[in-house]
Amino acid sequence: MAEPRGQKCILVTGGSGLVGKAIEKVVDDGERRPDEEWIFASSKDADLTDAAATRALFEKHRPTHVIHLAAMVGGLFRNIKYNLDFWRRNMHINDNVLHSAYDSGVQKVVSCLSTCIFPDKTTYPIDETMIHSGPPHNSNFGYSYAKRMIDVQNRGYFEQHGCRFTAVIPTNVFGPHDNYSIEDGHVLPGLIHKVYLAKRNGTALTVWGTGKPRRQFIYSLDLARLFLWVLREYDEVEPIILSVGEDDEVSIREAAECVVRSMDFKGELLFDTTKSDGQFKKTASNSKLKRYLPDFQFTPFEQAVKETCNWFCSNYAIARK
Ligand code: NAP
Ligand code: GFB
Repeated sequence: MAEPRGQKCILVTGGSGLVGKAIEKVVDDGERRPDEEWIFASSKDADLTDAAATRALFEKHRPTHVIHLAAMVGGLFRNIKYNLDFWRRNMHINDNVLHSAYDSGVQKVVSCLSTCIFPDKTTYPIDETMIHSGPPHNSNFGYSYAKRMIDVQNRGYFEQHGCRFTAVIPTNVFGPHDNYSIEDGHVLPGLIHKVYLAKRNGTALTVWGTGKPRRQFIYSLDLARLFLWVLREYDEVEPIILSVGEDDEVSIREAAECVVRSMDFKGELLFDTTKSDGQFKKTASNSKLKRYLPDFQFTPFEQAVKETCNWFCSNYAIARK
């Protein structure tokens, strides 16, 4: 006998990834409400670059709400290599998901942008009003323009059809179930994987670039808790930055040293300056978030990195790498 259906069915596209798994954990650890049914979809449930497959997924589940995470995602070096693919795949995914949501009468969609899509030449701190005020950094223009179109689509669905489609703008995310690929992943999972191998093989840790660029990092479990608040309480179509504060920004060198401490690595730290530094910084303001949630507490960076390292070492066999 099928479980009686709650009044809300929340479909999470990209539910098998870093952010999706964090939302699933937070929901399973007590955030699920009695009137909520949660569906965590991966590309095995539907290839969202395909319009018919996307429609079929929405017809199957008839979601009332959608958290739209599914995307082609990667770190600096994957973006540099595949800007066209990042643009095409993400444009198709986003148009298919948003139009299927509109067609099937979804009450609210929360999509996901990124602080790396803001203009490269800008004043700081960056805020939500600045998305379209100049070209993005050249390393990830494909991903950035595709993501910016979500904001344009959200405005279009609201003005033409009154849809409550909005978006969040996370900064660099890390945590369990990340993509730990050294070539294609982001910096923190890449460094964690590199230190794991350096310890095992008795070699040095090589950090790419100069270590001087600066980043704000948000723990995936903190982002997950904020996503639930946005889904349930945030009523603007305008996007909202979900990030730690400007003062929590660290250099890549400091991030690497934090991983070294968390992994208890005693070997040498080298910097390969033949590799790109990418964007020097993309310091974002979280003052809009703080106006809504002045008491929200982020997990301290050192503790979040330690938990992530512990997860990776305990799950090395199954981790995406
Ligand atoms: P991730 O770990 O790479 O997961 C990507 C998810 O999208 C997976 O569930 C994947 O399914 C799914 N997906 C990819 N292509 C698909 C397709 N064609 N059809 C259906 N599903 C597809 O990514 P993430 O880090 O969790 O990112 C989630 C969202 O956050 C993305 O929108 C990303 O742009 C955004 N974001 C991420 C960061 C970050 O630092 N990670 C920062 C800012 C914003 P499979 O498992 O089946 O491949
Ligand atoms: O996370 P990441 O790859 O992407 O970080 P971005 C790149 C920065 O970390 C550069 C340095 O300064 C790299 O030189 N770095 C040092 C490393 N060691 C490593 C390493 O082992 N792996 C990696 N990956 N970097 C991305 C955007 O920018 O931000 C994406 O390109 C996405 O579109 C993501 O939005 C959130 O932070 O530079």
